[in-house]
Amino acid sequence: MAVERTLSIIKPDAVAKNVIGQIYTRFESNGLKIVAAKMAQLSQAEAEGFYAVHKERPFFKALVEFMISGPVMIQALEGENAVLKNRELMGATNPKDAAPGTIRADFAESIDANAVHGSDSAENAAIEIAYFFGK
Ligand code: RTP
Ligand code: MG
Repeated sequence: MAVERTLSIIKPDAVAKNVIGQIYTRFESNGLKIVAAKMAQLSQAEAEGFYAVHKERPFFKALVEFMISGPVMIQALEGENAVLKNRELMGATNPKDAAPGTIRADFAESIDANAVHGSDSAENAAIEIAYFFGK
């Protein structure tokens, strides 16, 4: 199994809830190493650029508004099968559907305020890591 990297964002709701450390512990205790990290207040342009694939979707405006509503914690995670591993730890997009013990089941309120982002493929992970951390 190849070591890969993925991009994770702890969204404004989870930062406001003061659970960055609890989420980091889940990454670390499941074999994901934090290899880059920064806290940021995203601008509207940064959030729109990051979620550009969703710009025709009905939820795009609300998603951008939410992502700029407060600081986020952005990290690159490294480990075996990191993209899928992180998605498993996150749980389903809608916390109502997220399996017990996942980050979204335990910390998210709604499909909009759903605690974390994680890249959905190795290809997108490379693009998203470069978007926030450069090469
Ligand atoms: P993310 O990109 O944030 O990791 O989440 P995801 O892959 O599980 O979900 P995605 O389909 O990429 O959607 C991105 C974010 O948009 C919000 N969303 N709202 N109201 C809705 O139907 C709806 N669908 C998606 C969610 O906050 C989701 O995380
Ligand atoms: Mg996604």
